[in-house]
Amino acid sequence: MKRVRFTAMPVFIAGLFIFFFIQSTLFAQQKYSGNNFVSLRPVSSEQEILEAAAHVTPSERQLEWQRLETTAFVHFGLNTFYNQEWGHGTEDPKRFNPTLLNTDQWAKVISEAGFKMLIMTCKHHDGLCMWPSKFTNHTVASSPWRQGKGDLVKEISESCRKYNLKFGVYLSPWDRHEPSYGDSPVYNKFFLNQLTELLFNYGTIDEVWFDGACGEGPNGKKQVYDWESYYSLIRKLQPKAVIAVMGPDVRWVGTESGYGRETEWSVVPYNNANLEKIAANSQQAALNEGFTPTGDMESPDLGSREIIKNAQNLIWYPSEVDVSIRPGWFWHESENGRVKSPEKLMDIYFSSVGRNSLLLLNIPPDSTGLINEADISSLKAWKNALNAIFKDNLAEGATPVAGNRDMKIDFLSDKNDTTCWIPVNNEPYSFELQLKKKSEFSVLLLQENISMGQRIEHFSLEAWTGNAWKQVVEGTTVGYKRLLRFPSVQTNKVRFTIDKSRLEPALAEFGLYRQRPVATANPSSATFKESVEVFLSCNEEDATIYYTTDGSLPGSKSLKYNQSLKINEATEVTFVAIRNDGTSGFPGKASFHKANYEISLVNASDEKYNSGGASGLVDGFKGSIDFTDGRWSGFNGKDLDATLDLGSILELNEFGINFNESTKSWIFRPQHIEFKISENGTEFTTIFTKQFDPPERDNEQLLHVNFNYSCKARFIKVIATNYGKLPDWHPARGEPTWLFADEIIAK
Ligand code: FUL
Repeated sequence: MKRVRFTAMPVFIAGLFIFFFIQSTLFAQQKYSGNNFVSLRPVSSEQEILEAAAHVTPSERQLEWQRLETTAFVHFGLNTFYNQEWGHGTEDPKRFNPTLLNTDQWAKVISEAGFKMLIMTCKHHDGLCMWPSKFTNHTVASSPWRQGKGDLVKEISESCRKYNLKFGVYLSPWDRHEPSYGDSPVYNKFFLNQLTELLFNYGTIDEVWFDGACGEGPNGKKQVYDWESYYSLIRKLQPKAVIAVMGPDVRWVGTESGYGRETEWSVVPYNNANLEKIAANSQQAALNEGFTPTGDMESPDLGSREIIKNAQNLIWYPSEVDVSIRPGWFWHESENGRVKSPEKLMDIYFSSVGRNSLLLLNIPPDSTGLINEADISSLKAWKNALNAIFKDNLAEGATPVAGNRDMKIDFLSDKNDTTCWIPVNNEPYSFELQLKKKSEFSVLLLQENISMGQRIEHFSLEAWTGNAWKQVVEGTTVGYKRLLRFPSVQTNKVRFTIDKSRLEPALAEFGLYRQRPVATANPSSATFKESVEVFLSCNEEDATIYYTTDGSLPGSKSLKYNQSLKINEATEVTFVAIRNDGTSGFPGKASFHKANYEISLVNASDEKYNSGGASGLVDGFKGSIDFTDGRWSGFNGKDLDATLDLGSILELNEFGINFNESTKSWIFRPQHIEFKISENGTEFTTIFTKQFDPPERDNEQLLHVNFNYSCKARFIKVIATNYGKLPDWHPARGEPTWLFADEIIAK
């Protein structure tokens, strides 16, 4: 499924992956030595390949980067002032004027939220440099900000040092302003000059983020980037910096949703046609200089046994999950109410850091030059919740009682990812722990000592119930860190087993933690005809559920949940679980809609935008301007073709339908709509048609179509034809458009 997204489709930065083909004996030479690149002889057996894979390790800079766990992106530039996501290169720098800009505020907010690095968009696709580059006039020096004397890269790099944050730079290779773009050698020189300024003048740079996005299209400018010289310049001037994601050190996870793969391998196949260069260089140099980013990062499996068995070479190439705290990468006033909730951020954390990836969360300052309060409060609540969860490791102080009794158990809770338990002498890859006391937990934390490689392929955790073992959770890869959540378990004894590993595992950390109490509604949404019974439950015994039905936030003074709720009209239930010690979970919401019709669709709406099924189109709830509000039915490249059956012939006189238009997110108005009616379901009469004019660029609005027509009918057919392809002015021209419809009205 193609996602609606605010900016570049992933395809633009999907091009990252390559395959080296080289016949050499390097593997034999470096067996067991540990390296982030290994070349496999073509004759290597599957077993040898596995062993080799288990010995591929991160480079020093990769290891240091991985340990940061969470880093922050800051998208700020002309787009912030033009209220757009992709500039055209023609924007006037005079519009760049953040009157309250204070980079200390950015760094403070970001470091207090636990991030360890800040990556600044020094130049986005529009080409405006946030520093006074000597190689173009298209810089902050041409803006009124600080009377043209400002240097934002200097200010933010100094703030980062003040707040103990590492500093990274984003420099867009795609430049829509620079006239030399497309004249490859000339632009490459220009780009290297800009890169040199950034790498030379602002102290230590810890990450260089090269974006693969390019919306030039088939008839646009064709620039051949000289990646090799970019990389070698970085290695020369900032040898500690990792190069992401169009680079050799860090790979893009393949989505901008915030969710990494459950099975995430940091060791993946690597190929390159540049045989001579590799042969002439050491393996390290091969990575520095022979790397050409191309390939598929979106594949669900990048490193399983199946995949690596055909590999010629393997590299350590860990994944980074980039996602914005808002729908867009840049700040837009209209999105102040759409900042991701602390709960969503938590989910993202568990699905990125907790899945062997690093989280790169974008926090875009507003046009005054400050991070907005809405973002700050979400970050704070998320950070507090994280601290609360990971405060006490309930496995600390446990004693091994079976399996590996002599294991160095303290290693597993010493928060040191290099001290580890490695089973020796054919010991089982399993241990049983007597906890200090009976404990309740709902999170498992695992870490491998990745400086020895990534090895674990499958594991499980069991709890002793008093007379038997009961499986609590199982998983596949661990890597740097794996976090799993499960319904709360109470026990004093656990058993952990690694039943599949590429080589003996090197387990560095083992933790058991307690989530904040989580309340859930069952069903969590429904469209009903007469009434629906709703059950609220909590994953913990010593917590109480409170709820409201008026949209207000529930607390311990709200209605207490004792028995199921019988709902017979459209209702939104908001609920929260509060532990007896006062610890509160995140509030949850469940919506129940009354449906008056039967409805069928010729083309099913997209899985992600289906408002709970076809009946969402007639559920009484209207979609808002926020197309992600769960109420819209989205059709990617397809038409809406709906038939309503009212059950009997009724007198009708009012009809209507609403559309969401968010062109930046590829959501367009239909070309044409048509309403038809019928008494028998076979012969239809057209009662209304409407042709739409093409939309203006950057539209974000609701389109309402209402008309009166007095008739008798049982069946109503509504057809809205999809706009078709994104027009030429759109950054992703030619891609299929989305049609978002909600609430068909017939009364
Ligand atoms: C994409 C860009 O096109 C977006 O604007 C944003 O910078 C994101 C991080 O990468 O490819």
